[in-house]
Amino acid sequence: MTVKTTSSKTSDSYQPSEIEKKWQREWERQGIYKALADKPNKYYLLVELTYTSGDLHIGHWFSWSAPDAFARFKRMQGHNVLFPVGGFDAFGLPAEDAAIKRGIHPKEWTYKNVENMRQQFKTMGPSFDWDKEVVTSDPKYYRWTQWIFLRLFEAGLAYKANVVSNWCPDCKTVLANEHVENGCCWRHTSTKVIQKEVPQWLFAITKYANRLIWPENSSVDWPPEIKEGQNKWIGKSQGLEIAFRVKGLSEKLSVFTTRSDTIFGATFIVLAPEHPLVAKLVSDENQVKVSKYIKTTQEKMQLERLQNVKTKSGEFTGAYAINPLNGEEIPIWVADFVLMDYGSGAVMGVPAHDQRDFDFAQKFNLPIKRVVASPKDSSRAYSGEGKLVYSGQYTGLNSLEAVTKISSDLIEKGIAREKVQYHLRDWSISRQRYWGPPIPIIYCAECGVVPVPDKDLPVVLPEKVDYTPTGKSPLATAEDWVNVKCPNCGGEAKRDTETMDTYVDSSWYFYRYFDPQYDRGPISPKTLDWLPIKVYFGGPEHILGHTLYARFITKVLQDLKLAPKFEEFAQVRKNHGIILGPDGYRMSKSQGNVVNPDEQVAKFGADAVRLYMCFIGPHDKGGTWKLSGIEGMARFLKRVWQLETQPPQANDSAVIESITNKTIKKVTGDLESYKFNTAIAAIMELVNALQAEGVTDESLDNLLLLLAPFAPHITEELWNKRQHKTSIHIHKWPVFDPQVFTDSKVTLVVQVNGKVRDRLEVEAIQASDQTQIEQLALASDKVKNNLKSSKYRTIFVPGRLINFVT
Ligand code: ANZ
Ligand code: ZN
Ligand code: ZN
Repeated sequence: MTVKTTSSKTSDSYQPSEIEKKWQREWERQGIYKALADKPNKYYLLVELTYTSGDLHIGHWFSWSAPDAFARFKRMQGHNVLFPVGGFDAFGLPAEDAAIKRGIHPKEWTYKNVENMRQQFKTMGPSFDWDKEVVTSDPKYYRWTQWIFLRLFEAGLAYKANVVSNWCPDCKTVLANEHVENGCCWRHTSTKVIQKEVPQWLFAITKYANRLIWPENSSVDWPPEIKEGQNKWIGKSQGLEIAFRVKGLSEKLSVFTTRSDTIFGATFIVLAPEHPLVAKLVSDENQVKVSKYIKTTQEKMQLERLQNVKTKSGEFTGAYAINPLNGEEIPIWVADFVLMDYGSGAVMGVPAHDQRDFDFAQKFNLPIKRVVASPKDSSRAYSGEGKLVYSGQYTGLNSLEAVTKISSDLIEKGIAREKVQYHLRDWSISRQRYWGPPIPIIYCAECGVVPVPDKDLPVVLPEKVDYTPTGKSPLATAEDWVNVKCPNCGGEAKRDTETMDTYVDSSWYFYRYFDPQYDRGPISPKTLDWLPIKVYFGGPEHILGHTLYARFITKVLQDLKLAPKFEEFAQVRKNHGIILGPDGYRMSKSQGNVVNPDEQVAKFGADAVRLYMCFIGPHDKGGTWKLSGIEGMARFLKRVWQLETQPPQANDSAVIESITNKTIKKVTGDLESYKFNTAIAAIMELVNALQAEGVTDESLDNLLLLLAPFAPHITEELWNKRQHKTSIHIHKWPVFDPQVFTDSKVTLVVQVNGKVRDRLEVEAIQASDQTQIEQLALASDKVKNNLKSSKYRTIFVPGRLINFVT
């Protein structure tokens, strides 16, 4: 008969709170999760470091539970796993703002959070090595952030310039382009970012633009959103720079175009308002209008300038350029839809074939000349390819041929040159705020810009500073700190008073984990064989920020011979999804739908929460937190506990072995492909089946081994109860045995009102799934013919019988 386990109250019922702390202490004592630098079979698994904003929320648990399960799985498969999650991204504006709001020092606030998060973390029983911890605001960490800055400086990759920058009036600091979203600040999503010319430090990421482009045949497994998103952002564009003569001026005017085939259709030229030739070109009578126009455009932001097609504005300069191919005179305008920092800051306007030019021509009544044959529609520009018309000797060629021919002719005449242009801009890294690593630069009246010598690193962030944000660097208020002797001549000098963008801190942290104490460089050279990272788990929001910067700094470190060369620093990148509140909305305090992980752990145990976080949905999608969901997990663990402590007798050990073997195959395969949720579903089926079929020692062991990565405490406890001497988490992962007959069938009897009407032959693992069996049985004609009423109840004996009773 089937064994329905009676809920007998034994003293050893499942009490997560009793076993979890005990095993956490024991694992730490035994050091079973330590990564071993001198052992082979290295396997580096990484989860993005944590921002120290306060408490851990359920999203953190979601983003770590599956990677922790994966780390455990790989460890059990015999890999020497480095899984350092103890990383805290501790500098930056959110922490600083939170501290200011609470009236405490950012340092105090941050380190309180670090301690708190570390403790919260430990309640989860994660399998990482606490020796491998980095806190980016520790001087022994940022010493090396500064050191890396200096190497970039020496290589000409860090430079100071006056640039028109994104300025958030609420953050009171410059923002990188990557952190402006729809014209607003990434943190203050309704605050419009303004344009402001600010002297600042930049990293020349554009020098690496070409190397940062993802090749089509890339060998690494990163999500297409990242590859495509970054390629689009880098925006490589191959074109021609054509020099136009200007009537009455010796200087030539260069325009950048990707459509040299349309040159016969150029009816005007537009310069960016900041273009240096504007002043020379403007005729006397246009002077006043043009200057006024330039002034108004300066207040607008780059992005707005490009997108504001409908309200296109501009002024005629009074000057004319000469088309090098047909000698036509074309008027030169100034308009702010042309950007100074793209191409050459000048455009040849071809209204028939470019929509922006079309809008402009319509507004200012400029001629529209079609030079590429197109479907007749004069209401908009035709930007496609086609046969050339009205284009002199090039008439009749198609666009692509014409681009090649016209380019080579112009190049030959010395009028044009090929140019590759990128949309990517250099990375602005100066922040006019307090809580970040100081920029290790000194200004001396005699010597100019002097880098701080390596031996004087770190330049420690002073603590007695008025850090209220005012738009000026708070560090300037620390006079004792600012005034220094010049390292070069010994004269009076001053320190740079800005701090670095937090994204600089997190662009290289994964090289530091190997040996966070190493003090002769940022990266211990003896530990480089941990690289490359096998799998890097992280947030989907880092497409243009962190992952791009990390790729850039990696390439710089490789060029400096500090890091080994690999196509990418991580072979696989997995973006995680998000957890929605019980009401199906994004969790937020104001919505009141926030799930507090500490409360859940206290109520259901860490194992149930972890299991749920792996089961709630595909890791890259996430899911909606439901009370019934977490309760279901707790119930499932109880059933596992009962199965192991009160094992039902085996009916047929061959069947049991076959079911178990099949589950091993499924769970292993799912884990290898990061399908954590379906792996758990398979384990649940196994538990159903074992409850129906009974258990053997081997099946009980295997069940625990398969469940161990997801629910580490309960499995360790039961493993221990089963008299195993060493930890389950260092035991060998069970291996699928192809010799075992896997598709063993089970025959179920199907009855209607107690009379046998049919027999179902199903796979053993299905035999205890009531829903599936019911469906199969109802599909049988013999059952249909005998089951007259749609009102019935079912009696189900897993693996044996189903009876429809009317
Ligand atoms: C003439 C032309 C004819 C163009 C045509 C396009 C279509 P991408 O692909 O993004 O590189 N352009 C050049 N410099 C510019 C600047 N500083 N600000 C705004 N626009 C600029 O775009 C290249 C095209 O963008 C160039 O090719 C130029 O317009 C415009 F039927 O030249 B084209
Ligand atoms: Zn802001
Ligand atoms: Zn000096």
